[in-house]
Amino acid sequence: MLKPRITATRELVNLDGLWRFAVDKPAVPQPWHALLDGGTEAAVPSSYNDLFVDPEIRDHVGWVWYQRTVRVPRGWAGDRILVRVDAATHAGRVYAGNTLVAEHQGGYTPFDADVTDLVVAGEEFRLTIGVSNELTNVTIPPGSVTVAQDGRRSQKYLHDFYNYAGLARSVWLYSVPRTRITDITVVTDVDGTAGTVDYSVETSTAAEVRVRLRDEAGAVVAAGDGANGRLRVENAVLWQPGAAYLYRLEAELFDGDVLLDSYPLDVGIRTVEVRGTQFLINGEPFYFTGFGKHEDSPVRGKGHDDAYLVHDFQLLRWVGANSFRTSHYPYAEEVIEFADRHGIVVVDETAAVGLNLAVTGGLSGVGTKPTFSPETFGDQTQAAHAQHIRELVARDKNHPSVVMWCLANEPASHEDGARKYFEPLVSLTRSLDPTRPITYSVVMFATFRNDKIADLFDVLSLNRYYGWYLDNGDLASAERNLEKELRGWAERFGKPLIMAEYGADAMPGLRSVWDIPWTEDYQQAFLAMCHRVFDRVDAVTGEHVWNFADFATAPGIHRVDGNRKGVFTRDRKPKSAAHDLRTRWKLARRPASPRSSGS
Ligand code: BDP
Repeated sequence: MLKPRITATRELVNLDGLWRFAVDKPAVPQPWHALLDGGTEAAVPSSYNDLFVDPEIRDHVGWVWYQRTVRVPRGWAGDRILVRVDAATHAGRVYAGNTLVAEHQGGYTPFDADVTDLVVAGEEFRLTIGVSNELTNVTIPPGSVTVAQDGRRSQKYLHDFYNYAGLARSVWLYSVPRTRITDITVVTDVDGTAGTVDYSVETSTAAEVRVRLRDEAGAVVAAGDGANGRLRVENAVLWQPGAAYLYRLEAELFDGDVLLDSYPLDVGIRTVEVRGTQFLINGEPFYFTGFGKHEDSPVRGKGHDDAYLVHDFQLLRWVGANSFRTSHYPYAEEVIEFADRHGIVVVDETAAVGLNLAVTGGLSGVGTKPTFSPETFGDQTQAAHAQHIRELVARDKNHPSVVMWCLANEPASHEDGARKYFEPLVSLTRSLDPTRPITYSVVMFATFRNDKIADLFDVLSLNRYYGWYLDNGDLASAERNLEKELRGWAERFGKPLIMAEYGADAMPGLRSVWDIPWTEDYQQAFLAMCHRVFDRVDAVTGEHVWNFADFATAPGIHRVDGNRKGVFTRDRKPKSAAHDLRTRWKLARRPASPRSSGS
């Protein structure tokens, strides 16, 4: 799926700003038929929840409405005109005037509404977007709505981060030519000192395709004719972690000498491969340092913000992180593009978090119902999950920073039914993208003995909390148990292990000379303990601390104003642990250098 861009043949209008806003009321059944009144306005992009002080808006379950007037540029007559919604969390409906023009399920991937036949170049139209935050057993992520005795509806879900909703990413109006490029796929490889770029250009109607590849100085280094082909770049500069280099593929569509469409795509030439217990980028062993993150900030919730984007990447570099996981949903495409340009490696995760009813049983790991069954998560959930994977791969397949797909966070991979559920999703992902390894984040209830799906994946990403949820306050036992478990996974599967989550909550300023959970000192001692273990187990090929920053959660007795496992506070101040990580990752540089394979 191509991101809307301004080119010689395409134009783009950004629709961010203040939109009229209202929560859905049963008494007003068709709010898109008229101008929303009430005087409430909401910022786009932003989650709507924390913008207002009214708990009826924050805790509303169901549809909300955003509306604004849009003027179509007068030069667009004859083009196709589309509205692109970068994200409507978790379901969206787009109306041009009174007409429904698009519906979409899934809160973190973009979708288009074609409004060509409903609008006129030079004139205005009323654009209304409905957004629903409801999660059910057939949505990704899943959840359920409960109705209290007094009729209040509330949303339950199986993950801790707050269920922010709304138009958290940009909305665009854009034009494309009638005969146009509809998609581009590139796959890169390395051949000695040369790089190769296999390209495939899809078009709306058959027409002549020409492509050129330019280096960063703008010089043409390769060119080709036809919708598919291979470009060869002698002495290619590779895209490397920490040293990004992007070529630009210019695809053009011609009718004789008449240019019909043109679209530029940034291309990083690099390879990714799993060999034994190593993860190789450009043939070199790569050790992941970094975090599981969240899109989360005060007031905006999950709203994309370029200032936080720049600052977060500054902090990643400061602390010596070379990578992050998009826990627990695909992030804004601007984030992935930034990673492409700045050489940060990304593990790209779907929004499938909470496919696990075992968590309802607390630490026992036994839920009241099986997770995978027709009544709980069955064929329809799996179909929604498959659609998510299709949309994620369609959006992110050309990004060099994305080195691996993570299909789910902490599914009940130890339960019967997990294999039947996941096997087709693994095959689907491999057929959509045969080039990238795949992984899933393994919940603590799934051990190397009882897990039912680990052999299907290339890399095993372990979420482990020895010293926090287990062995709390007893780091000596935690150290023994963590090492025993890592060695068990390494010996049974012989695959690379990434510690995808390990972390301890810490309240900034709370200090102790003893191992007292919730202190900054304990968070430091906890991380040091984990690092000693990782350095003893060769199959560990990466460490992603949980979490980059403190983040908002659903209310609950286990949380003090949010999840405090951040190494940075929610407003991005370092806790003491940040300095320790910086010493390990940046100043000492020990794990960042390649290590030998074997378990
Ligand atoms: C893990 C989840 C993560 C939570 C974390 C925690 O994957 O989303 O935030 O636990 O409890 O199980 O801090």
